[in-house]
Amino acid sequence: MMDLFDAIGSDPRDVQLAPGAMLLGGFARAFETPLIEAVRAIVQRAPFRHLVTPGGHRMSVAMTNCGAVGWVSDRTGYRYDAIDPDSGQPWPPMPDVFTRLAHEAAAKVGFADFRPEACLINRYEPGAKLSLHQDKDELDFAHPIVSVSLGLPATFLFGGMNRSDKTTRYRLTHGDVVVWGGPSRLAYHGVLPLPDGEHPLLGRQRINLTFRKTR
Ligand code: MD6
Ligand code: FE
Repeated sequence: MMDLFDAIGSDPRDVQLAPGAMLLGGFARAFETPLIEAVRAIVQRAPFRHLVTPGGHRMSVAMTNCGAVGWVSDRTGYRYDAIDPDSGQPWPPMPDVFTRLAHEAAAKVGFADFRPEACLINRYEPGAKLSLHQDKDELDFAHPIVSVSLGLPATFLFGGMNRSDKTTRYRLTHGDVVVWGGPSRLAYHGVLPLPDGEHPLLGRQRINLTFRKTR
């Protein structure tokens, strides 16, 4: 694995979204095979499910987690929990390739020593979307979030500190990584409804991994 990471330079599609927020074009592409294999193994133990928001809405994005804690939502609120509520068991451990990729991507954007303990895995099927939101269920916003896109391309919306701020659209394709911290850590963001398509490795879906330090 070391040689692959060493071979990663910058990509012509690298772009800064805002101070502290950077899109690394294709950064995860070299690891697509082990990443997809690891997702498949996790999903066997902790299948994708459609969570319900505290307001009672079923999310169109299906979710699962790996790592010491996982993000869950139900009628009582959002939280990080060490136990998968569906199985009553701990979440599957974070695979080394996940930890390594998140660490290296964060370092490249200037966040040294990022050691994620949670990875939220989102599955978008055609039509699934994620409304504008802030990621604010973590205790310490000094740590960035690292987000990896696999499969079908999506349109990512990136706004400001208020929901009503103007948003900019970015196309996220297979292997793209977004690192997101510092002054952008609490920026509003979302994903437009996923257009239908067929990805050669993943078929009719987009998988997004978001790595966080939660405590
Ligand atoms: C997604 N991502 O790309 C959803 N959050 O499917 C997120 O909600 C997200 O990409 C925080 C930081 C980066 C992200
Ligand atoms: Fe988010």
